[in-house]
Amino acid sequence: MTWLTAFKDKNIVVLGAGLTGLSCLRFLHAQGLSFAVNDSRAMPFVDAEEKSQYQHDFPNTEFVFGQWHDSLIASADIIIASPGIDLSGEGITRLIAKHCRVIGDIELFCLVNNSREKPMELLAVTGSNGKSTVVSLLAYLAQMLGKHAALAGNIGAPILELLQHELDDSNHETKQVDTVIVELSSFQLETLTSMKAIAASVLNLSDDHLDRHKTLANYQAIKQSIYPQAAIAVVNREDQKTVSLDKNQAVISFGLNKPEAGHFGLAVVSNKPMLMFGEQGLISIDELPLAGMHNALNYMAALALGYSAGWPLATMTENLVGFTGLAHRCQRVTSTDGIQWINDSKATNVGATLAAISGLAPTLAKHNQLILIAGGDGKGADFSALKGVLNRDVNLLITLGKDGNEIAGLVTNAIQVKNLIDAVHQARKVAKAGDMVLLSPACASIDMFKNYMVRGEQFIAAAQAGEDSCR
Ligand code: UMA
Ligand code: ADP
Repeated sequence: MTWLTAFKDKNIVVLGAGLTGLSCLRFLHAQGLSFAVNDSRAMPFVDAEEKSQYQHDFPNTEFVFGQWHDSLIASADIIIASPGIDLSGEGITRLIAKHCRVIGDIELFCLVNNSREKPMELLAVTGSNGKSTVVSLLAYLAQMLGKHAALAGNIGAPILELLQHELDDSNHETKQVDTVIVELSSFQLETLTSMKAIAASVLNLSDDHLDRHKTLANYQAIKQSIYPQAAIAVVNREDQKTVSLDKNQAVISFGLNKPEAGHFGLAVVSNKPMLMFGEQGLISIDELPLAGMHNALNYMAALALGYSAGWPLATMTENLVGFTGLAHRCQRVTSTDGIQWINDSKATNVGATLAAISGLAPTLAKHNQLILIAGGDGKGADFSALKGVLNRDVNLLITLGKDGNEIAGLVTNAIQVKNLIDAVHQARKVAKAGDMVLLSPACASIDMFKNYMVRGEQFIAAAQAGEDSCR
């Protein structure tokens, strides 16, 4: 039975009309399937024009906006839920019929892909931090190797669009994608069971999204569900939380210690710390553009995933230097005042901020200060893991946002401010040439900004505005 047979003549309800939901509508419609759409926001579209465009593109489709529609949900045989919808938290679970199948867009993609004569190969990445960096690096390496690879998933590219592009390109004008590098969030993993990846990795695990997943153990179990859906587990051997529970699964590990044969690690060769594959020195980490030990781990994870797919290690290694990283991740801001302004707005959890401080503090001369701007919406995280580095490495802590107060409580001398402009202003009062001002909030931005990009842009603009405009 192909996937389509299982979907024909079924009551399909798409929950959520954001990026994911809309990609589902386009795909289902192209397959000739009918469905209803329910979104609890009154106006999920940008404007009325976009809304009427969708109503025009998907005629005879029931759109229900503004609330969850109990009977619509209860009548569903198949629900395709967007990742941002917390089915239990929203009280939807109790409405769902016993026979109803609840899936996400990635699961739908996998059902379709598995039934193809030649399925696209998948490399899957999850973890609390580094996902976007690793998948983007992998995509860059794939491009350098001349592969027809595509990035999809939580990175911001709904995976069903890949199938849609094929349908739209019926003349086969573009080369078919053969490898999909997929970034998976814990939300997406909750509705995924049919993936057959070549290799998958839980890069690391620290408190995140606990407002939805409640406990770290539950969050870890969701992340770990990626491994049974992959032939090879790529794990951080120094972090048990990332290790596959299946003792029989093929494993390639990475870590900051010396590796055994067939695994990735670090070792000092001729006084230089090098990325290693077993006994083989690959490249000195001083030559790599992304600094910090967390990025050394990211490089190794990407190499291990590529290696799992049979990509040549020597060519991958040669090309590592060409990838210069993503914006808002420990990104240096150009300025003329001699202060090192670092935008790490994407640090939306404690683990990322720990990595930023631990990676950047050792790069400062003894007499230079590290000023940290942190705070926002902590998503239920426990901030106490930051206490050690805040007291050891940070000379001045400036906090803001919903949970800024809690972070400020970890040290004795924090300054609390109302907004990011004030935070930059306070930092500038104290910072001298050579000092570092790091925005690494350990929190989501949603309490004060549209998203982390807007927060990062505001920090850059304020940092670049110069002393005069801040007075
Ligand atoms: N909605 C409701 N009720 C709710 C929650 C949401 O009706 O209680 C509706 C919203 O009104 C909206 C739609 O659902 O119309 C939004 O769905 P969504 O929140 O799942 O967002 P999408 O636009 O579909 O984007 C999602 C991911 N968003 C989330 O997981 C929150 C995007 O990750 C991802 O890039 C995209 O699918 C493509 O795969 C973003 C993210 O913040 C970047 N991810 C989190 C993270 O990285 O930490 C997990
Ligand atoms: P994700 O997609 O998982 O959110 P990103 O690559 O976007 O990951 O990076 C998010 C934040 O995490 C940034 O602040 C970045 O500096 C930090 N980071 C990147 N890689 C790691 C890692 N391996 N461990 C801890 N923090 C990391």
